[in-house]
Parts: sequence; C-alpha cells; structure tokens
Amino acid sequence: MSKPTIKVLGRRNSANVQKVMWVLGELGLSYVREDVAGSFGFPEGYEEFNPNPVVPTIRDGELVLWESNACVRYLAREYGAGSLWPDDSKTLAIADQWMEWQRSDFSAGFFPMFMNMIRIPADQANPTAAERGIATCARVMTQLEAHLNDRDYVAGEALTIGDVPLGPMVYRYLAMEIERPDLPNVQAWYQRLTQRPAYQQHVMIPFGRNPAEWNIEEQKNAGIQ
Ligand SMILES: N[C@@H](CCC(=O)N[C@@H](CS)C(=O)NCC(=O)O)C(=O)O
Repeated sequence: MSKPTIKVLGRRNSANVQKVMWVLGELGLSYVREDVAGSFGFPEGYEEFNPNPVVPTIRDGELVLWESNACVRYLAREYGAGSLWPDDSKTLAIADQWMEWQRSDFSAGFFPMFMNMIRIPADQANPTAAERGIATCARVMTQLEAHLNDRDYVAGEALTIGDVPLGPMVYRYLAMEIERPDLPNVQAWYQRLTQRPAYQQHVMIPFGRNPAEWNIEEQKNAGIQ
C-alpha cells in the first residue's frame, strides 16, 4: 500500500514546524508544505483546523493534528515503528522523557533568550529576561551533556523521537553569539545530526540575528518544500 501525502501547514523557519519536517524527511514520507504564520499570515478558516493561531498543523487523510510534539509522536508511531519509534518500551520512555524536557526545562530558558535576542526589536526587548534565559539554558544543557556521556543519541545508539524536538532548538542555541558552558557531548551529538540529510534540509536554515534579518530569511524560504 502506498503511503499517503501528508499536508503540513507552517512556515519553514518555525522550530516547531521543523520538528515535523525533519521526521517526514527521516521517514521518507511524501508531503506538501504550505507557508502559514509569521509574515505569511493564516488562511481563512484556519481555526477550524487548529483553535490556536500557531503552527504546525498537519493533515494525514481524515486526521488533523496540532501540537508539534504530538505530531512527531503520531508520525513516528504510524510510519516509523522500529526506527524513530523504538520497539523497546524502555528506550521509548527515555526518548519521551527528553521530549518533555525540551518542552519544559529547555524551553523555559530558550524562548525568553531567543525572543528577546532575535525576534523582538531591540528597543522593545527585555535584556534581563534574555540574560536569565541564557543562564537557564547553560544550567539545563549540562543535564543533556551528562546524559550524552555514554550514548550517541538521547535514547541510545540510534536516532529516535527523543532527539527530534531538541534538534531545531540546539541548532539555534549553538549558532547564537552567547556564552555557553563547555558541551563536548552535546557538540558531538549535534555533529552527528548535521550528517543527516533530512536535518540539513529541514533544520539547518539560517535565521538571522535580529527581527529584520529574521523576516528576510523567512521570506527566502517561501515556497520551498
Ligand atoms: N505548542 C505549540 C506551539 C506552536 C507555536 O508557538 N508555533 C509558533 C512558531 S514556532 C507560531 O505559530 N507562532 C505564530 C506565528 O508564527 O505567527 C506546538 O508545539 O506546536
């Protein structure tokens, strides 16, 4: 049976959209992506698919789904059993743990930092919040650093859903001009990700250093699948 074409609504430079795109690329699934949100705006009636004005939203046949980590879990379970969705329930539990960690601990530092340094105009940004975000990231990244001491990927020797939500955020974290602790294991893990064609294609996308550059980069991605 041929695999269906999955529809993805979301701009290409969204870290949450990138999680989904990376999974589609890793699994070799066929997809159509439409530019939605940010400078592209939202199509009329978007709220019928997603009650929140955010991306991604995906459609797979009759199923419409939002919340990026739920989309990652669904796609991996449906199409990546034995690879991105590990067979072993304990391996899966560890992968899931790091998905939650991305959403809670890492995001708590990353988003205030990223928004106040890159997305919000300098005259409206909150430098204190950015500094606090940098400090939180530095603290929590040492947890990932310790975890990666004896494994190549977050749930062991192979890429799983546990790596996916972290991938786009760590790409940005390591590219930003900020103070970071020494993270040799995280750097080695990141280097492994950079060898993967789907990560190169869907995640390693320039994002600029300020809102003006961000918008230019966003528009450069218009229409790219
Ligand atoms: N919890 C949601 C958050 C989605 C979210 O905040 N998406 C951002 C982009 S990363 C968004 O759509 N922002 C509004 C916009 O870009 O117009 C998820 O993980 O899918």
